[in-house]
Amino acid sequence: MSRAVLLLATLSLAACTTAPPPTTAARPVVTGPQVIPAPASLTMGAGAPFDLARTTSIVVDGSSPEVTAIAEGLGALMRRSTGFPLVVSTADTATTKIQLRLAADRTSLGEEGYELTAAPNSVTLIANRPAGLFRGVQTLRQLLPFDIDMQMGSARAGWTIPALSIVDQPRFAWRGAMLDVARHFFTVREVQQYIDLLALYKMNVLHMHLSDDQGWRIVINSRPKLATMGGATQVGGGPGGFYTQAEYQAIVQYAQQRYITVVPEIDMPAHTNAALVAYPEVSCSVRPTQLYTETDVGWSALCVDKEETYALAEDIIREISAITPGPYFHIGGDEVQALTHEQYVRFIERVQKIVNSHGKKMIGWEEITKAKLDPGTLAQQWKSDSATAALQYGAKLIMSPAKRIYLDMKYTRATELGLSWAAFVEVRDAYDWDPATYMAGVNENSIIGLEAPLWSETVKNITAVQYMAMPRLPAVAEVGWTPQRLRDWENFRVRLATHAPRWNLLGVNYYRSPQIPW
Ligand code: TNX
Repeated sequence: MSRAVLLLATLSLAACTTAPPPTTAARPVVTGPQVIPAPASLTMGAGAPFDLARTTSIVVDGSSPEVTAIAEGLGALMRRSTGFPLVVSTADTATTKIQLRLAADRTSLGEEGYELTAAPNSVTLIANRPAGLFRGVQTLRQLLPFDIDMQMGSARAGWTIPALSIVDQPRFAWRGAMLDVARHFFTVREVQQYIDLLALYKMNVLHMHLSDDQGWRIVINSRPKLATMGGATQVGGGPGGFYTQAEYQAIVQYAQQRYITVVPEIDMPAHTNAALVAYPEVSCSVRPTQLYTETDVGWSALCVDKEETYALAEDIIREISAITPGPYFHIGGDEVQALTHEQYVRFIERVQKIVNSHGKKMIGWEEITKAKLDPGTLAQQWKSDSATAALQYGAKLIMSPAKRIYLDMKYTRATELGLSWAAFVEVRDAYDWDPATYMAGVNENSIIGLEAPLWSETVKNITAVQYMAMPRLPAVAEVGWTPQRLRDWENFRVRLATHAPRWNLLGVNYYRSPQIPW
């Protein structure tokens, strides 16, 4: 199709799309707490609500600096909006208190579970591990009136939490989001703002897609040209950018303070044009490589029969592993068109060894299942059922079905941003599915969890990132956290609507989906 015909086709499609009819139905009501993701168990109490007051203190036992830091984080959030002093104290003398406590005997709560009890004079938050306390704090935050998230003082008179008792823990260990900082570059602060959203919805993995044909985004000290030459542009020809190792570590640390693991991805052996520009010796071609600012995929490749390629991979994997506390390194491995099956398999198996030699477990997109995988390796399902081949090696799956949770897919035909090669993904599509029954041959135990990728070919700034992520991200968070038997679309969409005022206060852009009773 010529450009002109394409344009016409697009225009006439746009003309045919009609706005949804105005709804006259009464706004549905969900009474009780509007927490997302919905807790595994919640019982309303009969007594009076807890009333956060000027005299409330946040009580910790002082034995764990980590717990004190979580308490201080909660204090800082609530002081800003309430104007109350809300001191963190080891003295249990105030008339009303919020108590944060680790309980060594509550092993059943696991790494991220917590118990929260709200009574007239106290809120008690108990967990087995600090991460559980942090997740519980997010519940507490959502139980309070939404203007607890106000960046300035609020005039509200009453800050109450209904009497209730929650025992909660996640369904899946891995609840992730991927941000593509290669096609368009995002600053440290912008990535941290994205991390704030993940934290609010109890997600625990940020996968950073740090390299692609259009840009290399992290300094490798032993290979400086990767960033300086390979990072010089982005899709559409903008200035691009890269993180110094200190900046990357600032992202990692910010995530860590929110109990979020950063997974770095360096995409190989395809999606490597930016690296080939910087180090032509890892290319099979004798012609010099040019920077690339368009959006085709699959055409570039490292020369996998050259030793120089493995020396480069070693330098990259060693340096990034050394500044990444999390146990995983993602090697990409997707969409390889320029190599034979044998070349691809040989490359993946050799890189898997390099990753392991630096103390990390390998992750790759589902194509890596063509190779022999270690049991600790993870394969990330995205388009087909080829990922299931990982199971024969005892390797688990991360579920990222593009038709359901690719956050770069348009919501509808009318969405200006985004792509549509997999599907249009409305909020309900992102919510109304079960990872354990999505694919034949896959069950709950084959899956470590799920992850929502946000590719950035069309997503040029953080406001656009937010528009594509919100409100699908909270939907994905609930798919990953809440037991399947408690998930219900009608209930979710009503709860979701109540979160919009919070996003407004946080300055977060979002798509006003007609599926949600805003
Ligand atoms: C496919 S998903 C890709 C990316 C693109 C994305 C756009 C995957 C492993 N590869 O290179 O950015 O589609 O939706």
